[in-house]
Amino acid sequence: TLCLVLLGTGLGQEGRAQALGTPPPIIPQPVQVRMGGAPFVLTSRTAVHTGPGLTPGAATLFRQYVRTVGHLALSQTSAAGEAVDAIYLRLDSQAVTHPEGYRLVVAPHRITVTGHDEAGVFYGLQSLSQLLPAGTGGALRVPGCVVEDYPRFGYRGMHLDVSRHLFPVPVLKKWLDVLAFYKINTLHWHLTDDQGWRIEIKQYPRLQSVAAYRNETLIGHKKELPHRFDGRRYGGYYTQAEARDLVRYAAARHITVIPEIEMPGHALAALAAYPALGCTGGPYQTATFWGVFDDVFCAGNEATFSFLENVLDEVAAIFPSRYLHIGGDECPKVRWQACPKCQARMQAEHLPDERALQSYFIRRISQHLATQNKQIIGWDEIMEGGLTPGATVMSWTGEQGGIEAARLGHPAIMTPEKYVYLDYYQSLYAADSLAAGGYTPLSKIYQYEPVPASLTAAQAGYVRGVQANVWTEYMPTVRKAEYMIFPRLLALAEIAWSPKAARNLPSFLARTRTHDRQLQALGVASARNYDAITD
Ligand code: TNX
Repeated sequence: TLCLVLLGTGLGQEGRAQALGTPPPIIPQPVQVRMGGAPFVLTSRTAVHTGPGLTPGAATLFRQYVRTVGHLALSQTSAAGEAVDAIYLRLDSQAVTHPEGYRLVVAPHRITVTGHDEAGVFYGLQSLSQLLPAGTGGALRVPGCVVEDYPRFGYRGMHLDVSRHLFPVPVLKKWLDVLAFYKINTLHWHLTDDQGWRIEIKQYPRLQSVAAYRNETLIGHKKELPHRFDGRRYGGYYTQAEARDLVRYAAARHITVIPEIEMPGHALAALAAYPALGCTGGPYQTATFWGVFDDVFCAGNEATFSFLENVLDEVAAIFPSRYLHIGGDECPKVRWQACPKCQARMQAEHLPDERALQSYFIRRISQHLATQNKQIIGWDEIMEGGLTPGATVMSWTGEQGGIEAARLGHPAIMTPEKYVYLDYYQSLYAADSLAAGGYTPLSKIYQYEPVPASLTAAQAGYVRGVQANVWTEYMPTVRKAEYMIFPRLLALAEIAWSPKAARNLPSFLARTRTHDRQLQALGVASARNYDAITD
């Protein structure tokens, strides 16, 4: 049975408890927390022991966290007699049965983190980190407790669009730190779109010199941001070395980076660089405003497939993830309808319509990636015209794509825009900063249930998890992106990790409030007025 006890005292006393330096509760809410016993106090003589079978990474990152956020350097040495108190990290897949699960025991002179696997130990240390008062400069007192914990879903994601706006690598690393702090284990990195190609591909230098840049203008779009109206060149890209470095940084924090290369739609930037890959031959230019564009990769042209296969080969070599995201959303069919080569392909392959041609397109790419042991994820439109064998469906237009995928025995990741889009407004204030539209306040994200009620238990097993999507049309700066992402990402973290039965909105909102200081200590500028902006 689940015994769910909120950390800390009653809500009425919370303000006073905070003032006394009581640490804030854990987000996402653990499966089970039992409070009791005297606290453990971290001092410069506290050592961290890494047990057999574990790499030193988790302990190193914990030390770093304590140094930067708690202003304390923990003892480097584990020599007998030197350390007064110690934190023991242990691997025990028998004692802790769930993958990524852990048990955290805080006793007066000893803290033990037992993980089912390395990820479990890492997550135990994240919970321990959250139990420390952040940035107060006070005593690092951890209340006596026993925490037993493991995730509800194996896929807990945040998507980040770096095409519409770019963010520096150090900022991406800071965000990865925060993702890990809240036990999110996947960064879906949206690297290409109409407005810019952001990953270096060595075989195609014009992706760097042409597709990576756009001229900022207002043409045809009312909602463009004023300071971007100046026609200047905007853009850039991540080198393969930078991407590899980010992948390593993420892996050390048990985060998988899944790259997305968009096809057949949202491809204008690539077409601007290589116009022969479009049905009309161009010329094209990298999009200068937001939306959906008719010019897409030509499905009748063999050169399109060799280009994309070469690109994906380079991408697959950078990202060790089993999954590559191939996009598949919002692909208008008007060019294919008017293209003799596309029509000829449809005849030759006995494809009844352009939707079937799209399905053919995705299947070919999927088959190519299968030769490198990679599986594809696609937005739910990849179901149009027939779902490619082995494909995972990312359900964004609603829940229906995910429901159908699960019924067909395909893995599904739930990202319905009405519930988990972080580019939507979080407030109803007319004066709030410009957003894509919609309304997904903190409470709405928190109340989203990733497993649709219409699925049988067996079908529900195909729902691999849930993800919040960060489309950055209206996030031109780091400050704005952080305002949109935090604290709403904390709601996603909790629905992705915590047991369904633990869902409790007032408790979550109270705990989130106590995480302001944590976010601040992690260097994140979150929206702070969410008490007022949450309905
Ligand atoms: C739809 S969600 C898109 C993106 C936009 C987003 C804006 C999806 C797969 N495609 O290209 O950025 O809407 O909310």
